[in-house]
Amino acid sequence: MPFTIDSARGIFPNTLSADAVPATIARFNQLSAEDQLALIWFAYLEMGKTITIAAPGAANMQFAENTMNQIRQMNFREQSQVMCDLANRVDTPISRTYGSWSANIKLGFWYQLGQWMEQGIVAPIPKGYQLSANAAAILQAIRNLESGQQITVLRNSVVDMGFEPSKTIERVAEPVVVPQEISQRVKVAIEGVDNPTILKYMDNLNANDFDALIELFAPDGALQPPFQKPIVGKDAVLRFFREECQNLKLIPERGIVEPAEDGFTQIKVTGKVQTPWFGAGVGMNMAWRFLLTPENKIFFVAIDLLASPKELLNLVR
Ligand code: ECH
Ligand code: GLY
Ligand code: GLY
Ligand code: GLY
Repeated sequence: MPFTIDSARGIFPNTLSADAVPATIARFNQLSAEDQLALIWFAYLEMGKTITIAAPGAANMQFAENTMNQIRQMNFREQSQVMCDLANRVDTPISRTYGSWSANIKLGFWYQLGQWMEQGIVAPIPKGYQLSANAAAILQAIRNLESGQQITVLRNSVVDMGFEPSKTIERVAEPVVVPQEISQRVKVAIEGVDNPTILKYMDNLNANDFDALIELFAPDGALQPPFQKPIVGKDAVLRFFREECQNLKLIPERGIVEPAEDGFTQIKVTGKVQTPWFGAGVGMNMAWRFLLTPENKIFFVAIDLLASPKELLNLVR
């Protein structure tokens, strides 16, 4: 075997990913829980002026409902404590429940809390709350990011909250939607790429057809989401698709295909991705770095959030 997952991660090393995102999260994690919550509140309010977030689907919210109702019954002091415990990742029953949820359920939970904070049902950020100097500087750094990077910072900070015990417990995710009807599907076209595995990858993911999508992978194949470690093996990758990848819109634009060692092929594609939370309102600038086996199966694919729109044109090796 010429390639390992680890060596595959280094293909197209000139790809500039948005390092500002993990750098901002690292600074954010140094703040007190109060500052973290207030900072997100201010960032969320400001972003809401230019981009619209879609309400979470009912299928999404049913899993958070018990916890939401529990919080609704509490007084402001108790509600603030729950939110601080989530931010501090304290081991409490609610933090554990939260830790078992998929990213979309976590986001739906905070979406609802945010509405309740506005309506005075849940403890608001105190009027005139003064961010610490560090928090104010991080908020300014977030303002300076492009919108795709801003929503990634928000998403990742929410995903990191709560408590996950070291031994894995049962995970809770929204139900899998049925794949889009074949007749409704629109096929992508990618300038410079006609490899059928790549085209089918994009088309099957866009159609939520995860059973067809996973067949494009080699048995020991891996997928590396933005700012994460690779997810290895077909079972784990399929679970990830079903739990975290519904209703995405991939809009690949161009790419490059090159032979690699021992009959493998490396392919880089750039383009936009939309999340169902923001639709066409936010186009994230993305790259896919594929390594295909001689049988044209996906041995590895990394998905990167790019540093800038200029990177969309960077297809050099
Ligand atoms: C309030 C104050 C108190 C604290 C908190 C609050 C609420 C915050 C809220 C935040 C909501 C944020 C949201 C963010 C959504 C971001 C979504 C993103 C999605 C990116 C997806 C990508 C997919 C890429 C992939 C591709 C593949 O080919 C393979 C699969 C995969 C204000 C109350 C917390 C409510 C909704 C960034 C890039 C292309 C890897 C998935
Ligand atoms: N080139 C970015 C990464 O390795 O994730
Ligand atoms: N409203 C976006 C979602 O539920 O995924
Ligand atoms: N940001 C990568 C994902 O949606 O999992």
